Amino acid sequence: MITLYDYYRSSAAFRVRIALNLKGIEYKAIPISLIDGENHKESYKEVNPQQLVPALETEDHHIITQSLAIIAYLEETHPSIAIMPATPLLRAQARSLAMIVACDIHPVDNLRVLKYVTNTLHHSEEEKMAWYFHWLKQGFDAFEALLKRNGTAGLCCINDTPSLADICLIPQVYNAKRFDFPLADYPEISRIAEYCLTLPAFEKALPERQEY
Ligand SMILES: N[C@@H](CCC(=O)N[C@@H](CS)C(=O)NCC(=O)O)C(=O)O
Repeated sequence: MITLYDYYRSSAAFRVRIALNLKGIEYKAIPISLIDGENHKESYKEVNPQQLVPALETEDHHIITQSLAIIAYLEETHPSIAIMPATPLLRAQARSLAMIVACDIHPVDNLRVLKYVTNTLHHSEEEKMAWYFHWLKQGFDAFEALLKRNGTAGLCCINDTPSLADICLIPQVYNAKRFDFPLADYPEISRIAEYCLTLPAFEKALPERQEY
């Protein structure tokens, strides 16, 4: 069986949980507590030298790191329920949206970066949150604008079927809400997030639904 090195609050792991659920793939979760620093233990460094979650161990015991690489692997090995749209243009648009979150928002708003801002650079909690909100706003402004310009959104970012774009967006929206980031300026993002969470694959992947 596939094993997911997981942490309930990790938004990158949340992406992989959604993808596994959408494809109906059974998996075993091994929790790695980021709060207790389990990701820095020698045993986990052997799993992921980056000391980040998620990591996925395949059925034949290969380990894949990086959520987007894991999701691409799942898409190639379990293609029957596709999470990439049908045409090259729509696939490119799904990736553009997904990468706003995965490459441009998340890396600068990640736990280790926020810890560095406060613990090493000695900025206050307030300054840390200003940093978090600044990068999130830049990303969500562009995400919302692209959704409007592309005109592809239906119930989801691309038509009515969940794709990589929704898989990356919904955990980031969850995180934004957790930190009380105001979402009033993002009606499309909010509408899509609300719809996706009515789908069992997304709902089952929520942090509060993880039972380890
Ligand atoms: N680009 C990586 C990011 C992984 C990542 O940053 N994971 C976070 C949780 S969302 C983590 O493990 N953080 C640990 C830390 O910051 O110390 C991916 O997409 O898998």
